[in-house]
Parts: sequence; structure tokens; C-alpha cells
Amino acid sequence: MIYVMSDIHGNMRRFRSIMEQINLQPEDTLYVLGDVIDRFPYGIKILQELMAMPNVKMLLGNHEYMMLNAMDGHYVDIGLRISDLRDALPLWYDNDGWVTQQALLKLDPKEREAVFAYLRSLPLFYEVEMGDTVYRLIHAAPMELFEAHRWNHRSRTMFTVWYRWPLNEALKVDCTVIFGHTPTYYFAKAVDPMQIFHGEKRIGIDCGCGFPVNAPDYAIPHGRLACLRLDDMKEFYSEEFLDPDDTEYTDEQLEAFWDQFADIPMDPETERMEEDFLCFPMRTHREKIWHWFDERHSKGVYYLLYERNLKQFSDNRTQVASHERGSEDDGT
Ligand SMILES: [Mn+2]
Repeated sequence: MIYVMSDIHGNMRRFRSIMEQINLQPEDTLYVLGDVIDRFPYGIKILQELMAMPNVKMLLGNHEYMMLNAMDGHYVDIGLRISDLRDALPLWYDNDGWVTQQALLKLDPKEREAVFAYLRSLPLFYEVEMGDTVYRLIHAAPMELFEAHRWNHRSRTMFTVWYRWPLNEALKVDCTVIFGHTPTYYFAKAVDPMQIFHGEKRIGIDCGCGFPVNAPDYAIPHGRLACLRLDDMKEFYSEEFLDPDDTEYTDEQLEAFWDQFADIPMDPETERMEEDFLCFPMRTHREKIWHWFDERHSKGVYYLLYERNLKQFSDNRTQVASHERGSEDDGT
């Protein structure tokens, strides 16, 4: 099977959700069309996972391109001007690259060089044949459009990872283009949450995985990570929790969420989450989450925090005790 996803943007929860659904096998291939990093904090971690998977093929995205220009002394896009290089770091920061830089600085020099070497090696497109159809996989724009836009782009590389092509722009390629980079609501505004966009010889798969969870203003639709299986065009989407207040959860479900909540990394100084959790964006304060559970669980958050553990402890002891009694009864 052949899978395609794009624009993971450091969102580990959404990435895990897709990987669980597709259950990638060694004989499958997963294409990742760039922008693994930036916006959410786990870009480098996801990148290192992808690097270690022999059946993953990745493309350069504009975020990896920005990181190389800003941080890697060995990467040179000869089309760039001195002023572009001078502005490379601020440009990357403005596009939420600082969160990736923090992770990068925690790596040892060998690991860091491996990441840079991998990014330097990434191509700008793949072509995949599936039956009678040829798919061109790209991050942003087909190279064939470069000549018409070169006045505004220094190089082919810069163009093909950055350019957002309007729907009415003729394609100039004889295949079906699959691309990320431009969230699909740009083409189909009313769809919420975002879905894979199928247009004339073009398929857009960036469904806003880099968008914040439950963005405070609803001017933009809800984002999620999408994945397309080319063999049968089946679409996969990361599991999202969009309307927390409209859903009634049982105590049992809430306790399962509570156990997930225990695994969410927390900044010990600010008491704020470092990852998304359910409907709550990262950096939500711990007390807000406690309050949410308190309003929903029949026994309140005090039970979840203290009494439930005691209950589990005593349940386990009862089980052990009855098991021991059972053994005695068997006469063993
Ligand atoms: Mn992009």
C-alpha cells in the first residue's frame, strides 16, 4: 500500500493517531510531503522517527528549507541573496521555527548533523504510478510553473516549496498533482473540519495539522492531519475532540481520559501542558483541565486525584488475596 501525508508540523498526537490507523507494514511506503517541523514542539522527534523508517520517503517543505537556510552552514541555495541569508533566522522564527530550534539545541552534535544531512538530501518531488494514473507528489507547487513566477522567487527550490497556486492557474503537467502546504480551506471554504481537497488533476492534503486545537477565533475551520491511501483513495484523519461541551461522557470514559492526561508532559514551573490534550490546546493550565473533569465525573476531580488510586490499590489487593485463596482451594 502507498500512503501520502503532509504538513505534520510537530503535532505528535495527530501523527500518532494516523500511524495507529494506517498500521504501516514493512512492504508499504509512506510519502511525507514536507513540513514535518515547526508550530508544535515535536517536529525533530517525528523527523528522527521518519529517518529511522526505511519505507518512508520525505520531501523538502518550506519549513525545512527555512531551517536549513537559518541553521545549517553546509546548505547553500545559490539563488539566494545576502539579504535573504541575513533574514533567514528571523523569517524562520516568524513561522514558529523557534520551537524546533529549542529541540534542535537539545540534540548532541552527531544527532544534529544527522538531521541536517537528512534534510539536505531531500528531493523536491516524487512520481508514483498507480494503475493508469501518474501522481506527482510535491510540497507546494509544480516546478513547471516556475518560469512564470521567477520574478518573485529567487530559485526553483524556493519556488517549489513556497508558492501557493490559485485554483484557476493552469497546471502545465500531464499527471495528477498531490500537494500539501496550502490548507485545503483555501480551496473549499465551508468544509469544517478540513478535508482532503479533490480538484481538477490536483489533490490537496494539508488539512491544517499545524493549526491550533480549538482556535479561539473560529474564522478558520478546525485542523487535523490527513493521510491518503493511493491504492483505493481511502482517506484517514487524526481523531479530534471538537465539541467537548456537547458530548456526554460516562465515568468510565472520563477515567480513560484521565489516564491519558497523566501522560501529558507538563511544564513544572507554569503548570501548563506541553502538548494538546483532547479539546485543550497545549499551554492550557492544569487547573482548567481538573475543572473540566470535576464538572463531568459523577464523583468529581477529588475522586480521580486521590480516591480512585486508593480504590485501584485495594482492588488489586483484593484480587491478589482472592487469587491466593483460590490457589489454596485448589490444594496447590
Ligand atoms: Mn508548507
